[in-house]
Amino acid sequence: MSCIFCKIVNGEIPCSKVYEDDKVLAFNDINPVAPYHILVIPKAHYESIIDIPEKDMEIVAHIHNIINKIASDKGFDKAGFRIINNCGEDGGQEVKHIHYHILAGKKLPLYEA
Ligand code: D5M
Repeated sequence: MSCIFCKIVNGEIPCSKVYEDDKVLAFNDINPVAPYHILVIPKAHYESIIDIPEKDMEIVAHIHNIINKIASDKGFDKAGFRIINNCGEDGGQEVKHIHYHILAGKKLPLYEA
């Protein structure tokens, strides 16, 4: 099993943990681009949003609930934040285990399309 995020889930690779439950893990991005840069992942391996079957889609709602909780706990819920999910080659996805970036803590620049 070569997936780096599965290795983080299994404890083979350390992370700076922000939140964990039985289905989800959140940790600080190793290359932060904002004062808060947190990744939220399902513990189960899915390559991207395209690979999550309809029957498992509740994990996405759960992830969004956890993002809200993290935003409140860290105190950037009122100021605002950005959620990014890069999907596939054209989307710029480097790690092939679905993850949601949370960026917060500063006024973020508009992104390019
Ligand atoms: O983003 C993949 C992100 O994953 C990128 O911002 C770096 C981050 N990353 C990679 N390895 C680690 C480890 N070991 N800990 C924390 N963060 C990590 P993508 O959307 O795939 O381009």
